[in-house]
Amino acid sequence: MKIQNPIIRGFYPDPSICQAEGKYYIACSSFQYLPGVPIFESEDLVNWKQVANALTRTTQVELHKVPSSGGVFAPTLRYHEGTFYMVTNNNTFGKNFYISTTDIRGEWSDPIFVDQEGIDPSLLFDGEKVYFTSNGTDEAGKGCILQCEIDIKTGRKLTESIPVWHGSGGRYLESPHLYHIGEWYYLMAAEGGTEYGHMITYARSQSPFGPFEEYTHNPALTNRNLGGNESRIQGIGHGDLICDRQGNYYIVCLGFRQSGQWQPYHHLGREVFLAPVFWQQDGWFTAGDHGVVTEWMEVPLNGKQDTDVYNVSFQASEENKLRWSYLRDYHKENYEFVENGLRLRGTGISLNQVDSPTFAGVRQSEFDTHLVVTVSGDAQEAGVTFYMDEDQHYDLALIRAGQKRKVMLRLRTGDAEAVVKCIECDQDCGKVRLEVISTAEKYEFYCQTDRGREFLGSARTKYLSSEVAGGFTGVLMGLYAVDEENKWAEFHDLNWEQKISL
Ligand code: 6LW
Repeated sequence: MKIQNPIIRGFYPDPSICQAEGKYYIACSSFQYLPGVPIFESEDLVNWKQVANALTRTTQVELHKVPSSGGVFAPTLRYHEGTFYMVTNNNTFGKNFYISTTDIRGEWSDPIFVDQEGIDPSLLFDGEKVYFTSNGTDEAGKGCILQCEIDIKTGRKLTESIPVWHGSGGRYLESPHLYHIGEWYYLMAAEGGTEYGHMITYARSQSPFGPFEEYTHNPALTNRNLGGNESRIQGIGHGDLICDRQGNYYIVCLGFRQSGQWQPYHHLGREVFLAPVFWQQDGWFTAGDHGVVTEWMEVPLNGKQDTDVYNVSFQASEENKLRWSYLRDYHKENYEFVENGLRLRGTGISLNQVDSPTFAGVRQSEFDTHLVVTVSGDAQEAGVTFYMDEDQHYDLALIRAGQKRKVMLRLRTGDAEAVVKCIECDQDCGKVRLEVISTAEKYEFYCQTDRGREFLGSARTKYLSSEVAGGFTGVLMGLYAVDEENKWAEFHDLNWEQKISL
């Protein structure tokens, strides 16, 4: 069948995949957001639904005032003898740890730390042994893949951490996964950095600690040589291998959709792509369509890809509940989901701070979207924000100024912040409908007061992109409130339609 990539859309980077009891699971990075490490489930590798978040408590992960794109980096998800393991790195504190559960939808354990440097930790359960693999540096300070054996009950190292591979020569060697397939140990990694030069490379050995022999046709997968006229899918890298029930292999990897052929910007974050793997007679493999990942990919799967797009509302569905994200160690008492609504209690913390403003966000997963929501209440400022980080966000909000109310459009792009327009409401305007229409290039902002629908302005998407903002995240649509006196705002009738284009 032909599938459409990405298979998980919006800011869900660094995918790792495992199989358990006939189902597949993917975990992704979450950085400064809580709940952290979203987990998706699928029966067929094509249709994915979020079913959990692995990190739900501050006793599992310290996120207090972590910088944007700090916090929780690339996880690896594995299943062994009835237990799921999720191993990751809190990059702000330089610590590798894992948590576990027997019920993927339930609570996960507190963390067990492993004393090995580097990021992107991975686990291989191999007979009685458990190998712990991450990136790191060798004695000469050169980037390498580090590996040790651990006791999975305690996290204690049973061997030294040993450099096992130095990659194929690309910068930022990371994302290692060790697999035992047949008589070989395969070590797959990413190189080139998580931007336009990203790629997947690999090597193999007959022993888990090497010596590893490099695949001579590396990279196995990359879109780095495709121009925007050939593919707007760029940054393909950081992947994990999976074998389906028929014995066919695939790589799930990250990539991103740039916003136009001559617009080398992406603001939706890094997303999850699926590519087939082809084994050769000699035990090496190739991947994708001659080493590249395309939007439409032929894969040896049978089924039907659901093209329903996830629309965001306040409806009390399980998926809606799981999709909302909050900044850092957020204050739960300031959030109240009510019937078809959300109440937010403002604090003195604004969206410009590296802190936990009152903010409930959902990832933007398509370029073309249409959002409406009504806002009311007493908070000084309450509205909707398209938020990349504290330095780049577009805010459409209801403002209280004495007895008067205004609707304000404010843009913050790096060092420049401007209120583009303020519309004064009628005296008794208690409830305002906010509306945002987005395309790949721009957001347009409207409001509806007693006087009718009014246009406040537009703003280009590229200023919210990773190329401008830096970092590893993507845009979230957030509902937020600011009020030094801790007054409440109310949001109702949210409907955010997201339409698949590219
Ligand atoms: C992650 C690294 C990477 O740890 O980006 O694309 C880093 N690859 O492997 C942050 O997501």
